[in-house]
Amino acid sequence: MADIAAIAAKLDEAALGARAIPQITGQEGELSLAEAYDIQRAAIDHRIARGAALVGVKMGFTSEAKMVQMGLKDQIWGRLTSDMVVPNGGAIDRARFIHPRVEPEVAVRLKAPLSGEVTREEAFAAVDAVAAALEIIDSRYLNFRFALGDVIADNASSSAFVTGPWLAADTDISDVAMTMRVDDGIAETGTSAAILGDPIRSLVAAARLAGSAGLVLQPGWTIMLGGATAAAAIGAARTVSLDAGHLGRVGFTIEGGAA
Ligand code: 0L1
Ligand code: MG
Repeated sequence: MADIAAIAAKLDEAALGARAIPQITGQEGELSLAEAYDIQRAAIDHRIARGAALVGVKMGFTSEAKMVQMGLKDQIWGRLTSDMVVPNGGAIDRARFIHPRVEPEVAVRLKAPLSGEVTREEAFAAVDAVAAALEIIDSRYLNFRFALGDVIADNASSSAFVTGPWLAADTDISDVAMTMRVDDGIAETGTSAAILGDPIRSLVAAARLAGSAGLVLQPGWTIMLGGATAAAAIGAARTVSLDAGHLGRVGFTIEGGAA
């Protein structure tokens, strides 16, 4: 039986101090899915106790390629907190991160609660606005090495996120071409259709998976629906931008050096 509180405290400290730790599984036995999500919640509770608020959820492993790579049949999810929000065009401090990577995504903002088994239509009806987005993932484990239980416990690697201009809920998000640049080079190109074939499916999955942990997606929350391409390492880069066609542009700059 995993020591939920001790592992959560270790992960919280690693995130806070931007210091990588060895993966939990193997070292302290295996983690069941239930234990891993309990650790995630307990680690996020530390942040909430420091004053952060829950502002949404992120979906992970939403591409066929990543699911096959991890031998998974379902997506994973993590919690978004107010201290993870980066304004569009804003700066992040490189010292806050261990080995950050960035992914081009689509996000939705909700106007109604959503939970449990919902249809596509019910999911659509709860959407207030849609946006192109960038997620910064930064595994708290050494060398980004983890098993499934580790990454779930580590809030699905989520570290920060940026949303572009919010657009009307009926804006088409099903197959949007995306070009992500890191500094002057094109790092990744892809389409939002890579997110479970259609990103709205990821919102249906978010309601189901968060609901099974007793969490109702709330009006005003941002749901990051998943990566449209592989993640790109930020390294010593200074700028990241995403051109998402009719969804517009989103980006951020990076200040300072690694911790
Ligand atoms: O957002 C994602 O799909 C990433 C999930 C966590 C796995 C990773 O760190 O690559
Ligand atoms: Mg992601």
